[in-house]
Amino acid sequence: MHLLQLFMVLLVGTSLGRAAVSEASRPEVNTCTVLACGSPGLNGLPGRDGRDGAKGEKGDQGVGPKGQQGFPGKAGPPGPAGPMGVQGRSGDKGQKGEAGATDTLRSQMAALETKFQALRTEFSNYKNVALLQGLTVGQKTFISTHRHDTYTNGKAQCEKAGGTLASPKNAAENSALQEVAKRDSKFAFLDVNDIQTEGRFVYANGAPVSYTNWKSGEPNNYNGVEDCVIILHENGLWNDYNCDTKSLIVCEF
Ligand code: MAN
Ligand code: CA
Repeated sequence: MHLLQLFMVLLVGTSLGRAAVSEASRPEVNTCTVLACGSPGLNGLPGRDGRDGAKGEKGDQGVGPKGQQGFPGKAGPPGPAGPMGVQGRSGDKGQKGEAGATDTLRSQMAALETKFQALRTEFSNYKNVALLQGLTVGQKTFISTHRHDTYTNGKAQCEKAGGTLASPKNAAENSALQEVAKRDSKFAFLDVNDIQTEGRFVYANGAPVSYTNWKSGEPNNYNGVEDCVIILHENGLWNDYNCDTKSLIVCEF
């Protein structure tokens, strides 16, 4: 025991001694008087060590330096497949695709067909109006221009319209043409001439005439200048005539 500890022990022992004295100094216990008591004795020897004290409270956690992070472990085996998920809602409807080339052509064809039918109807009506102005015999229709002109001009007018000057090929057609000419009370040029060779009558296309209805005494090439032919409206007979003498222009279609 160190000296300081020894001192402390002595000090505590003195206090206890005094406490014991104080305890014993109660009136009924302290019977000692100043006169009866002798001088105090010497201090006794120190007592034995006391028992160990109660266990102390747990101390605060220490703060040591943090160690380095360890290496990652090996990958574990794959887990079992999870349950099938629920079906998602269907997506929005996509935009309409572009029309294919075939569809486009089919559509254009349909549009053209509609247009064609409309034009055909319009043409049919227009043709009927035209036919009412003329006279149809078989597949042929004679239509008068109601104008008088030279053979050359009349021929050009009929061809420009897609026809030719009147050229009856049989009695029925000749009779029909006569009727048309009669309406205008005028003799009309035919699509016949002998311009190329005198006395050899041909159609404008050069083919020799296959039908004629000459008046008696005709053709006479009067004054040597008659290379064209007219039909007489009064009887339907033919007469060779001057190509530059204006006559009724009747076309056939
Ligand atoms: C008479 C006849 C015809 C002739 C005409 C010409 O009618 O001689 O042959 O074509 O005159 O105007
Ligand atoms: Ca003549």
